Amino acid sequence: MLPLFHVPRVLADHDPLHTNWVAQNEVQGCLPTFRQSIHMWKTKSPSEYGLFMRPRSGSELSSRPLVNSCVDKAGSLWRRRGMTDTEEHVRLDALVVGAGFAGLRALWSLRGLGFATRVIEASDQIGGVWNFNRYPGARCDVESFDYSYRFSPELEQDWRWSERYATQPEILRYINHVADRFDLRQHVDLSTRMDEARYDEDAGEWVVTSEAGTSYRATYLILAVGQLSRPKDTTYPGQEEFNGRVIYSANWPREGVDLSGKRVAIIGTGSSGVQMTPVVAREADHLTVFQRTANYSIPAANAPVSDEEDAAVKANYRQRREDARRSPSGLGFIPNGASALEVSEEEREREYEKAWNRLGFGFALTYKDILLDLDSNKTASDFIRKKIAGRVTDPLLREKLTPEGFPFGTRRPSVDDGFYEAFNRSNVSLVDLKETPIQEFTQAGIRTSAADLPFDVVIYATGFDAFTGSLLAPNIFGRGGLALAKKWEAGPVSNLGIGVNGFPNMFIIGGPGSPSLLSNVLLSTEEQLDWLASFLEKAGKDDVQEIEAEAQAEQDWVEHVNERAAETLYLMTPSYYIGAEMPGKPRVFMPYSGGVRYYRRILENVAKDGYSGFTLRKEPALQA
Ligand code: NA7
Repeated sequence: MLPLFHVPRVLADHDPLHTNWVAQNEVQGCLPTFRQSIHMWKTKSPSEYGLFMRPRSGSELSSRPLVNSCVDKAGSLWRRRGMTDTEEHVRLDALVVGAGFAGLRALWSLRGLGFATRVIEASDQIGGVWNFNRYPGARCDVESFDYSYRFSPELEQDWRWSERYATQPEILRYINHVADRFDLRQHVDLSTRMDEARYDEDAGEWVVTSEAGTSYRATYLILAVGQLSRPKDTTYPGQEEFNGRVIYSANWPREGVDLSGKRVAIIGTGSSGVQMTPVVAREADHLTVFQRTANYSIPAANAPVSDEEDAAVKANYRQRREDARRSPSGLGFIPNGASALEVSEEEREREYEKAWNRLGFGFALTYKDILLDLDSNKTASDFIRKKIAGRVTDPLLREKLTPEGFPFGTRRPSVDDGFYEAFNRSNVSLVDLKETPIQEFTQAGIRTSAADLPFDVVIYATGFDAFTGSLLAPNIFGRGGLALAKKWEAGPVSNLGIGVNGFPNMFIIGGPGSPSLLSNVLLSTEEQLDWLASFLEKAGKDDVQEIEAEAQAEQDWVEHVNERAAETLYLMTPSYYIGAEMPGKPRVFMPYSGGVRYYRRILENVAKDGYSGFTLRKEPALQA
């Protein structure tokens, strides 16, 4: 944690040619004397002159206090607008919110540019979703070799994944290793939840306060708060009367939960419920799974990573990363370019069989139009339904577990490790909530419309307020006090999913309007961050003080996102992709479905075009 500075008084030489001020810090004892250049801009009257410091070199950064006032050679006191000499805060170039994969990568990039950067994280540990989702069976549904940072070839070579699909503990170990290896921890303030972020239009800075009472001033605010990090707080009537234990999968107790010999309920059959089911089934006395919608699930085809496979990937890792960057999904393979309808049935079955046994989530890319064309999709959906039939022995259960009524992939499919087979066990049962909904909790368990079921532990795996939940939870106020929640009343709007008009110098990573959950989210996050880092570096060189997404560009991007979504089958199905997971949430297509490769090209073109769609100002605009 940086010390909170009492504002130092500086003596300044005005260089009239360059409007630079060379300041001599008078604070002795706590900091070395330093020199740095200060850019000033004229506001309304001399008493409202503001100071903005942009350091000459990275070495000055870590101990750089905010200059709120200075005395020029003639002895006049200049004060930073709106500031007193005693105000305390941490002064930064960039404040990153969230210490998950994206936030730590943002820190690494910005620190590399010499930006004074801090990350604030609500938890007392880093890791983001991998810190919270510690439920049994939690693992990534993207292969470990691809769901890992690509910024360091040395890290890539040194880290040894043990399984094709890494478990949550292994991923958390990896993130911690990265934090230690690149010395990131010292820049992270843990147990610091952002309460409010407010744009100070006069200074062109974000003022961020945390629930812990810390206050920051930062030129740039980078929101890396995740897409699925605000769990739904599902409750049923009478829950407080229940004598057993209630646990949310997204907030799994760190000390673990002993489920052996217990009667356990899992509510929800998204990825979390699907991953947990076989593991809990092995441990619990009896497991009852409450399913509202049967979804498609594909076997993970998980396996230990052999030394040969590890060596083969590492020998060619750079190429694999490039292939992933050039693929639509960001997964480490180039998908088939053919339509499912232009090949013979035999060939299609052969290809599906191969993909089924190897690709996990990538099964959706066996043919290029599975998510675009209903007839193509039907061939994949039918194949999966046939596979489910082969995995569940009881005909009634089979019927209940088989997805119907929506095309495969239009809800995020799960990747499982024995989900269907778990229902062949005598200690596992299924409650179909469409037939027999939950009415209430009782002291002993759960009452459905058909029966009273006794439980010791009830686990909610009911998902998240996806995409916008974690962005709208804190109070974020842009220009003129406009609340982000107000701006996004009818759904999230942004330019490129990154910048929001009215919220200058604020950037969203992995948010709505970007490929995020329709891609290998880590890869698309790194793409965004590389682009943003270059953008901010250039802004620094050009003395740009304020970057703001243009209203027209924002409108154009939203239209583009919607047009691309309309080409797909996603809009046919109520899912969290379109905000259907929360009652009352605007039904808007959230992610960008144009693919990672295309998205990257757009970003590159925007950069080539001088960052078109963003207004770059050398002084903060008091009125936009
Ligand atoms: P998901 O995928 O959003 O799944 C949530 C599940 O919970 C889903 O089956 C829901 O049924 C069900 N649900 C939600 N609310 C209720 C209530 N009130 N009662 C019963 N069942 C309910 O979240 P996960 O945590 O499983 O996975 C999140 C992501 O992690 C996943 O997409 C991957 O990206 C990794 P529904 O389908 O809405 O009928």
